[in-house]
Amino acid sequence: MKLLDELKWRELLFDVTDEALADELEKGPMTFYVGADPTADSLHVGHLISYLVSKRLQDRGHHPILVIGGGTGLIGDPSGRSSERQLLTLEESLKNADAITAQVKNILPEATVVNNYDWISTYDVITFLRDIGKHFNIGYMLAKDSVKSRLEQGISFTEFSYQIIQSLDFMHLYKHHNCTLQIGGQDQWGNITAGLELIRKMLGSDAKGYGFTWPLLTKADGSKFGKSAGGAIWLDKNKSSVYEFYQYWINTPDKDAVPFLKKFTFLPVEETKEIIAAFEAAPHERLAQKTIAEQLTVLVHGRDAYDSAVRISEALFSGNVRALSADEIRDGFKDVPSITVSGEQQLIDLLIEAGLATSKRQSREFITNGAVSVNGDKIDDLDFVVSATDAINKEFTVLRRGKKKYALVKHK
Ligand code: 629
Repeated sequence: MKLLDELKWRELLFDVTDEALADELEKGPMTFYVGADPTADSLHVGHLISYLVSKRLQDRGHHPILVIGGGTGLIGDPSGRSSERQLLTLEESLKNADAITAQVKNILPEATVVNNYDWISTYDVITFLRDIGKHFNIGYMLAKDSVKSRLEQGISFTEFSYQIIQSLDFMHLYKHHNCTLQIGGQDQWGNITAGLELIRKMLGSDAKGYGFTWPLLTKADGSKFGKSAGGAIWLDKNKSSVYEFYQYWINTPDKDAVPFLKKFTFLPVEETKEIIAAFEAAPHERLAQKTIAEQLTVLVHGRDAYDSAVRISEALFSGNVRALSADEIRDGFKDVPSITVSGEQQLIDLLIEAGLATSKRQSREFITNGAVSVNGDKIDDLDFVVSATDAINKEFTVLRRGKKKYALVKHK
């Protein structure tokens, strides 16, 4: 199967600038690029798709250049945005760019990673307007979706010019790295085609370049891709724990499971079809979700971190929390109600304090009915005392009422 046909099958192809690309990609190694602007100090799962598609191309012998937009991030891409962006300071943009560089190198260690601040910052205003600006027709620029859709609402000259500097990048990489293909999400079409125009105009009609885009990521229920109740899912484990990252994928709704499996996992097409068949025959076994969660968590955070996330999930499900380390407790119980106590406490009182019971009478009832466990052990003793001595790592006591209600007690 041709690479481009595989991308089509995986629902990763929205548009291509030239149908000839399909054969071009089969002829031999091509150098291609994808960019990301450092709007924050970490990428989030919405960005991940760029590197997953890049990996697919790399696995077929093509060479990725990953552009980190330390320069473009200072301008602000209007694509897909309904209002003007808040400007980053130079310091923020470069600091974020460094953090993101480390992240993408971790995902694609063999890629070339460059920061476009390195060349964009060298243009002076006269060179920019004379040598570059002359090749851009205002009518052409205004016709881009990113600009057209903002004319009513307002768009600054700064963001209006963004397409020119992304085009400069493509031209720079074409000239200096023989990079002939740019890829990006659907919203990047205008910027990619503008770059191809500039290459043609400045380097001559022999200079042949290509572009393709993938479709916007959507979810069947209309909720935003990559967001959980707590906000964006980041690739930095200090911003979203590995457990949260894993949970995001393992909780993929059944309706999204097949498209996500096709888009985000790396098993060959035939094996992927087998997983789809097994998943459709027994959706409750969640084979599709498990495959997605495993592959993405291992790719972004490594095998050990993945194993730990699975261990946390299993412990939360079975109640056997003694098996967890203090760090795993911290991650697994981040969204569970917690209280901090000092000294010894009566279990009856703690259940109320932690919100697992509303009165002493109810507390006693839960305990005598065998509904309460402490660190995984069922407790039916009404006089049970909780103390730091028995706590996990002398730090945490996990209270559980029934199958699912958890609270975390932190010992001072
Ligand atoms: C310089 C900067 C370039 C080429 C690209 C860029 C970044 C581009 C952009 N992309 C989005 C971003 O960074 O703004 N102008 O947030 C984002 N991208 C991933 C996908 C996207 C896109 O990082 O392309 O479509 C989201 O899926 O919105 O020379």
